[in-house]
Amino acid sequence: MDRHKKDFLPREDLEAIQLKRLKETVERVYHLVPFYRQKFDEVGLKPKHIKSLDDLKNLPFTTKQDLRDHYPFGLFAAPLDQIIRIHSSSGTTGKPTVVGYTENDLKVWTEVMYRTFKMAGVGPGDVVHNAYGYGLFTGGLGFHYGAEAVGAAVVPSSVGFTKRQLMLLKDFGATILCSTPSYALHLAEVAKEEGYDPPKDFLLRAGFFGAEPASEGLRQAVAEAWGIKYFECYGLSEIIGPGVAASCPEGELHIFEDHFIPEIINPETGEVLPEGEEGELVFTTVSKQGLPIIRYRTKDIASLYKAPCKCGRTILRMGRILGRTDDMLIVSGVNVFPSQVEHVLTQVEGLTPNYVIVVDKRGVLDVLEVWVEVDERVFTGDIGSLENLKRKLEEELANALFLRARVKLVEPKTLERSMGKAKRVVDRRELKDIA
Ligand code: DLL
Repeated sequence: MDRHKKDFLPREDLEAIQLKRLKETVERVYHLVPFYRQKFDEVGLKPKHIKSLDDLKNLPFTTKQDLRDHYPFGLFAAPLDQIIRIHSSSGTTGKPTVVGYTENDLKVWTEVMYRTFKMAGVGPGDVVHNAYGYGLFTGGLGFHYGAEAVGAAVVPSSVGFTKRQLMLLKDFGATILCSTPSYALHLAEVAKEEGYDPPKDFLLRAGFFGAEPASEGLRQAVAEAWGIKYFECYGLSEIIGPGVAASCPEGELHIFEDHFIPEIINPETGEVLPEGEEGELVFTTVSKQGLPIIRYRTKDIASLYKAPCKCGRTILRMGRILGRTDDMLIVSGVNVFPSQVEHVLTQVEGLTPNYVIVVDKRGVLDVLEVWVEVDERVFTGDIGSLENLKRKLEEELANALFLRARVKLVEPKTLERSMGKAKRVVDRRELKDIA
């Protein structure tokens, strides 16, 4: 297998590259971006103070709000005539976050996506069916360029038109599927409805899934439904798009840290946490020119591991994303992450990973409801067995969340499907607060 040498460097060599690039990046933003100069000056920091990787912790953080405050191009470190691509991430409120790429940035992005595809040995002869959205979202074009770079034939099918996607998947003999995990599951469901027999009717052997969290149960369901090996891809538009990290054949998620230096911090104090501890992921890009970003707070919760991986890669590993700091629901004072709920319901026989969490207020009390589709095989209409299933899930949820949740079992295929990132939470309390 063609292995990318940067994934296997001795740590000293890797860290030497990181330090050199970090110094260049700090110089760049200090001289070209007034926002960074002001932030560095406030704490009396000059580029020459960066002498080791350890000095990274003295640099100020950057947040999504900073990007919004400088909408659209205020944090760019390259003049517009050097920017050749613009993407943006949709915010639920207010203006989107805008990111710009120079020619060199697109090369970096293609390289990390090339390294992503190489994790599964994708190359000439493979047909990559790319069902990530093409457009302002970074998923579509990020995967597209990586697939071309490894020499695969890419099918830019984008999102939607699920029946047509199934026809293309089968007729073009796709070997690799790229989509959100929830959409991959939806594709499998529709395939059965349409009379296909997955995985038998298809040639898929692996998939690259990301852009949203997925519990172990959801991963397994996707892998089984399609008979494929599940590879994960992690990324965010502010850092580059997909391609910040990707899982190896051992299933370990590796960060391409010669380009993106990760840290884990305590989200409340900002203090850097030691290896293995859970906290908020922070990234500093060290090779980007259009929008270099210093200590970007992702709000994603994970942990980092340095020990070499069985696959031989020396680049750091990160644990699965456990949730987001802004994802956390506080229900009657108890912290609840949607990922916890997903984990519980995928452990109960007879349920599917299609669910919605609804939080509401009855009077002054918070009420947590979990709506979940039952498996077609148990949806027999037998009220007694459905009652038992409901009670079982309520019990399991209470044990895991330390909170009572009401379960509503719904018929298969009645909850709304998303073509991109699944929307798992409806917080009706917000609407009531505004009213
Ligand atoms: O979702 C980029 C991407 C596209 C990644 C396709 C992977 C595949 P944004 O729209 O800016 O960019 O959203 C970034 O999505 O901060 C995480 O909360 C979440 N996310 C991305 N990948 C994963 C993953 C793209 N593998 C936000 N697991 C991030 C869990 C993920 N969450």
